[in-house]
Amino acid sequence: MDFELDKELLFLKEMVRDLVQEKVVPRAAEIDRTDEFPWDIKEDLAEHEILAMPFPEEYGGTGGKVLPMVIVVEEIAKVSCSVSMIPGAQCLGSAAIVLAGTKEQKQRFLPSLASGEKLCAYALTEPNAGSDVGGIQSFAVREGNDYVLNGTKRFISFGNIADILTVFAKVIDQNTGEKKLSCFVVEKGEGLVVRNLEHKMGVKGTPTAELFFDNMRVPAEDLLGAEGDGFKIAMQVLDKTRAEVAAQALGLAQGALDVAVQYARDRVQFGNPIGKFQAIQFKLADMEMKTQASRYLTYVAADKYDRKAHDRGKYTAMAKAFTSDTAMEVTTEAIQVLGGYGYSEEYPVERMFRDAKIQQIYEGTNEIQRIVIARSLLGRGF
Ligand code: COS
Repeated sequence: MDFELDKELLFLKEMVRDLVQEKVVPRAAEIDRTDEFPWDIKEDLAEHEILAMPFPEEYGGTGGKVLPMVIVVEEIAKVSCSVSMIPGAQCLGSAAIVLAGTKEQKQRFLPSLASGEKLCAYALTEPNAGSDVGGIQSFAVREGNDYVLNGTKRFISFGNIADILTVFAKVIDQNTGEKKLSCFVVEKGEGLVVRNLEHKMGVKGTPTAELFFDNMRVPAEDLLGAEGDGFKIAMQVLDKTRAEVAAQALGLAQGALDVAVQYARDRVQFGNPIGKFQAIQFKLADMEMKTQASRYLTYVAADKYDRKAHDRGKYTAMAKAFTSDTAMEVTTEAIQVLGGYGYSEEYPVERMFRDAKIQQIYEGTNEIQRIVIARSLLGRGF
């Protein structure tokens, strides 16, 4: 398909570019340095309805399509991957409600997320269950009209600042002992303890929390789908949101390439701008080829998702893996083009390099993406 963006998407891209220039460019390095969540920028994103993008119009959103979201996330990530994670996390945290919630559940939870009044987070990962979702140990037991939830979640982006979480835990049947992985909407409150915040290599200013559920009572009406639907809901969420991780990585690659090109024009060595040397030209050409290929794959994956194509999960996995591998390569090469300056905080490429690494890890490591892709070729049983 042709990826000349239509007028509406181009308008959106320009609106975001202007917003980013005004609000994010002056803050990007500082957010990295202070490692503080930029509440003011979160307000700007809400005001410009960027936080409303993951939601259908009937719940206060702007439509919930993935392709426009990808365009926006890419544009922000060119300057600050950390800021691009604000709409990213809002989408990831709420996706289970959007995909599996009843009308009543959506009505209760989505409007305050769409307005940006509340933030949400996706609580899947545990200390002993990362790639292996089936290994989740958090559990819930039905008591009257509630479930009582216990367990520990780790590496939860925005877990400490989220008002609403989608939490995965195994419901234990008191009679049979059977365990069914299930998904709950959990509102911050008694029984939820933030135990620890990670000190990370990159994406500074995006808090990553360890959460402890200590006999937390969750109303039975806040179960999403049926008991036992948790695994499928988790996978369906990731099929969607991996397109946004691809967009973050794409923004990082493009941002680093832009800096490298400018530097190659300006930096003079041996009496010439270094862009005159083929050693530099070949690097820039490879960076451009890989970034453009990533862009097409990411847009195709997002469009397939929006059209509900049967192979959308494979495409979002391919986009996520390919684009994050590209971001790692391109940011590494950008540092090489800039030499000593690239390694210095004076230029943003060292930050982009640190921010790129997590793209190969979260929302499923790139090894997991390759399993998803290979299984789509080989069929079930592999
Ligand atoms: N959509 C809907 N259903 C899916 C699905 C998808 N994308 N992928 C798998 N399923 C279903 C399967 O059809 C199967 O259903 P039945 O039990 O009814 O047959 C069930 O889920 C189990 O699937 P499978 O056997 O493939 O599960 P595995 O344990 O082998 O796990 C992987 C598959 C590894 C792909 C999965 O665990 C995964 O994606 N892990 C990574 C998790 C992750 O990304 N973590 C990062 C943290 S989130 S920020």
